[in-house]
Amino acid sequence: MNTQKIPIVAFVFIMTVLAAACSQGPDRPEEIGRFPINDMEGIITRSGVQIDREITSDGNGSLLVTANEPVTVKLYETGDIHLENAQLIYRAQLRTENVEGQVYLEMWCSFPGKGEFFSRALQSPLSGTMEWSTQETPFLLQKGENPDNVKMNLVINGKGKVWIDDIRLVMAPLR
Ligand SMILES: [Ca+2]
Repeated sequence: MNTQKIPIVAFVFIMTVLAAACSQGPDRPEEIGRFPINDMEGIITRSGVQIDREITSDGNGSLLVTANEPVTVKLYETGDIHLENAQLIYRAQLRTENVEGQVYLEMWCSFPGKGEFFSRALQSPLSGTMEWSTQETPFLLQKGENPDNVKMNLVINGKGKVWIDDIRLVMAPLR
């Protein structure tokens, strides 16, 4: 009985290897999008936010968010992108002042016919007063999971001042 199973197992294994070999995924990290935040162009949320020319990680201005209550700040959307079988990483510089509650990056990926799914940097939320640090959240795009839109947000689950700057989208191999 067991002899009948061996060819099937071998076939499945070969198909898996072929699928991996034919995939379009990247073989090393590569920047595919950059949002320097030097003005308000493209930023979706316009309430409670302003460009700060003095406090900036990249020298050309940052976005200062003043939150009096929990808020999700909608920053940018990419529209359709062509990427799958890869990690999509949303990376930014963040700085906080007197934040009560948690601050973290949030990314939504939209897939045709399936809806939207999120990735949140909840493993390293910021709080209190923190100097500039690099924060990121990855989305694992399996083969066939090719987003038609990507949304980049900043979540302040409380209140305080938060600066965000130098946003990058990076593609990297799946582990
Ligand atoms: Ca900037």
